[in-house]
Amino acid sequence: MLLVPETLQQLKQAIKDLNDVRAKELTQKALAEGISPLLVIEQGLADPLREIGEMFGRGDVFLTDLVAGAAAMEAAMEIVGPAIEKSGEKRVSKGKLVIGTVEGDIHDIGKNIVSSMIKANGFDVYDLGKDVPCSRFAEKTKEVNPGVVGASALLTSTLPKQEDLVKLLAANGLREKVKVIVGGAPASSAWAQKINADGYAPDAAQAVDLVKKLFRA
Ligand code: B1M
Repeated sequence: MLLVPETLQQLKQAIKDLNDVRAKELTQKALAEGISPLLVIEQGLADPLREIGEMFGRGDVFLTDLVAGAAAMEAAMEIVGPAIEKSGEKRVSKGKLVIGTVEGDIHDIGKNIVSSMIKANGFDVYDLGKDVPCSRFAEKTKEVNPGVVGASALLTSTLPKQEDLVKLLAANGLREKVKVIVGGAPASSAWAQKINADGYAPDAAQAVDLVKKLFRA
């Protein structure tokens, strides 16, 4: 079994305790110890936040706990986000990507991580934020002519917006010019295939691989 560094264990606990101050301190400490920003995010921050989400799903904790857990992760991301972006070497742009969380959905923590990682890997990222109407994705696609458009959705009720986006891009004659990728907890490879997207990634590292692959294609 892989040993999780003690600072990451403490960081996990700080998120579960909904303690944003401690989460920030321990994130700083983990980075100073040389733990990779991605490991800090995935194991130290995202895993415990998902655990809080599971408890919320079972009715074991309240929405206020979900909000406080997200706030603790966001506080820590203020430190680790820039560290990710700094880790990308200075470079010539490898291509453009437009990304956002679909309309009706305000979950943006995962999308922000994906966005930072793709930026750190040498792409120009146009991040439209959260609760983004499909029409806004289409407008930005027309404006900057990206190689890839990425849509994140975390709710089963907003997942269909990813399909709407593929259809809207096609209706505007943009679908031939741009690849579409999807992600977020309720999405899957099967879903991406069903809606005629070009790919799905379950996490930020795989999103980077997917984007690189699509730009080579
Ligand atoms: Co909400 N929430 N939430 N929430 N929330 C979920 C999604 C839920 C599964 C929790 C649960 O009940 N178990 C549930 C959805 C159930 C469903 O639809 N089946 C839920 C619900 C119900 C809700 C509300 C409706 C609650 C309410 O108000 N009653 C409400 C919805 C508001 C809205 O959007 N309209 C709500 C609100 C919130 C908060 C505001 C409190 C907060 C979000 C804060 C924020 O994002 N700024 C929140 C949180 C934190 C969660 C959970 C606990 C964690 C999400 C997260 O940040 N994970 C979540 C439970 C869960 O996901 N298991 C939950 C960490 C993040 C790093 O992972 O987002 O998965 P993730 O991103 C990953 C991958 O998915 C992937 O890479 C990322 C990095 O590895 N990825 C992509 C993501 N996007 C990608 C795009 C790509 C490629 C990969 O290409 C484009």
